[in-house]
Amino acid sequence: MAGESMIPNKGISEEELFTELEKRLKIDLTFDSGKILGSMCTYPHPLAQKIIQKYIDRNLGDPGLHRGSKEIEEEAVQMLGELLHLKRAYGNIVSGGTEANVLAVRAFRNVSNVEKPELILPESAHFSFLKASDLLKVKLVWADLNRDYSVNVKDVESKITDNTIGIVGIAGTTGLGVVDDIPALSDIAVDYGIPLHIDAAFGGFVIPFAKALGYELPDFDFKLKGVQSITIDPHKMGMAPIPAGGIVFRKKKYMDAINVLAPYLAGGKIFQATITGTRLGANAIAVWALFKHLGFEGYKNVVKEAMENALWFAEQIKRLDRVYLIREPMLNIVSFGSKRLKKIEAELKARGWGISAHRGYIRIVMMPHVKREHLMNFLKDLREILRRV
Ligand code: 0PR
Repeated sequence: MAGESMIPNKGISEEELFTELEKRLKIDLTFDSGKILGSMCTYPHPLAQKIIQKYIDRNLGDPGLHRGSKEIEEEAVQMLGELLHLKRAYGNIVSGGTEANVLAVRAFRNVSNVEKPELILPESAHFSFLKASDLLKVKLVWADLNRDYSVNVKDVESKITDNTIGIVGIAGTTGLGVVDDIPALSDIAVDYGIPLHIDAAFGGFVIPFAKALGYELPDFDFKLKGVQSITIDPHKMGMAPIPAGGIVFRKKKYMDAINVLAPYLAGGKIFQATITGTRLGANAIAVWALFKHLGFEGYKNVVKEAMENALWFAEQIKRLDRVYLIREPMLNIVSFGSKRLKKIEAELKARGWGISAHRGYIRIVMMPHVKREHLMNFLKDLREILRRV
């Protein structure tokens, strides 16, 4: 009501509160509804939920107070490194892929001695690099894509100048799940002495397991000499609760280049490389716990189902008229287009489907909560809609 204060003078009971919240939040789509097909998030693993509840007070912004949590974060980063073929990893569990990408660009800029820094990145790069560019005053130089939507490596090479502070390759593009030819990008990076950053925010928790399952995918990680940093997000296919991103550097010098001295904290003097100061320790603990609990095999099984769903769904799309596959899936993302995309999208949304449509296609992400039956329900609706558009 107009004029009425939103903050009650006398607080309401928990019961009343939850009644109201349940009512208000009914309009949210939930992962267990089977309707969210366009998100890169998922319902966090039950173990992670327990961890969050138990260790919700831990703050990695003041690690002197929470030394155990800091050790666990460091081990979580080591495990990310191990997954990415790096023996000694430097980095942090951060707030997501955006912060991880910003930190990588910041590190590359700070280690360079360039006055007008430029970053070369694929046209398919995530919009987080726009934020990095704006914050850090680094000019983005966009590289063309090939017909298969991977970055054109020749075009990348042709755009290198004395101002280039780094190159970005993507292992699992946001729209199509494409893995760039990272071995070729790495060769260029080594030849020109320019650091290569890999945005594996999505693919980092997919590719190592998909490779172990026998899927043929290019190398994308620290096995390749030119790769100096990798974004890999536990809160996407790692099933950790949001916010949990990962940034991993090959060398200490990159961390040194972004560390800021925090001299007065309750737990003592430390360096912080992250953008956030106060930050959730529980999420880093959850990342650690999930690695230990699920093991390589556990994650492999999750990826197995996701990849099988992707290949199956792509075949179903190919059988339909009026829609077409944008490209064969490389990872567990399938995108399809249509001349009548706007109408199809509106009709799907009206039927409650949580899908994402951009750049002329609808993207379906086979996250762990996406089951075959949900896809079948979706296809049933899609077929009906296609008959009418
Ligand atoms: N890099 C890549 C390749 C990404 O796909 C994303 C996010 C990021 C970086 C940034 O990560 P954060 O969002 O963690 O900062 N990709 C998803 C997207 O834009 C994010 C997302 C997640 C979107 C859940 C919708 C959603 O429901 O599609």
